[in-house]
Amino acid sequence: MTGRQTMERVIFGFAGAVLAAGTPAAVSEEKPTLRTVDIPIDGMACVVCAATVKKPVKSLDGVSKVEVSLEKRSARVTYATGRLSAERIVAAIDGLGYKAGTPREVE
Ligand SMILES: [Cu+2]
Repeated sequence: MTGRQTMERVIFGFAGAVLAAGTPAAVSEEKPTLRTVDIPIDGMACVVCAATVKKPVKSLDGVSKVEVSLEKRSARVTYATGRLSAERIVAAIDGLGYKAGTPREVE
């Protein structure tokens, strides 16, 4: 290897290290904001209903957490606002044959 090639490799390696070091910051800037909502659901009568609602909602792109409460007749859903909207979650629940109400934001 010539001296020039060695120098190029050192410079390239340095630039690569800077790029790599910059990547996590860039990713965290683009990290989507998470939002949690309670969505009332009519029509859930048993634990099977709750599970029937939970699984497809959990599989929606952007959803990170789903808790379905049979007692409260509601679902608490945490999702990335850049990838999903509460309206789409409501539509998904309605599409399962239940009736989703107005989402209410949770602190
Ligand atoms: Cu049921």
